[in-house]
Order: sequence, then C-alpha cells, then structure tokens
Amino acid sequence: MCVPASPQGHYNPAEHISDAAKDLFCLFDKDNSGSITVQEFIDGLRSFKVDLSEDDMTVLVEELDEDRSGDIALEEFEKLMRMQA
Ligand SMILES: [Ca+2]
Repeated sequence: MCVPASPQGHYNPAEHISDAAKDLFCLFDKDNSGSITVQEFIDGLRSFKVDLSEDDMTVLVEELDEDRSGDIALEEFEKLMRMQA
C-alpha cells in the first residue's frame, strides 16, 4: 500500500480517485514517496513501452504539474488517466 494514509478525521483527497489510477500511480512511484518525480515518470512510461522522447515526457510532466512542485501528485496523475480514457 503506497498511497499515503491521511490522519483520521482529515479529508483524504485520494478517496475519490479510482483504484486503477492508484494502482498505476504505485507502479510509477518506485520509492513510495507519494509523488512521482520526473525521472520516475520517464522510467515508468518507458517500462510501459510508451514511445515518447525524453523532451516530450518532460513537457507532459510540466503540463500535469499544476502546482509546479516538480513532481506529480496522485491528483495530478489522475488527470493523465482521464486524458487517456
Ligand atoms: Ca516518488
């Protein structure tokens, strides 16, 4: 279980996110830090044989990373799932 649990009684933004998105997020988040770094994202896409250049992947991260934290949170990752749906 690599989705970080929020303290009891606090709103958990992960709760409304689909299990499929969480499972995929876990595959990308190799160090279980709760967010996907650019490098984890690129490694993850490569492991799924996604045919994108590193530059294209970096642009994709920048599009997903709404809060400019430099990595992809679960909520941001879910947008990618919706794009593909
Ligand atoms: Ca991580």
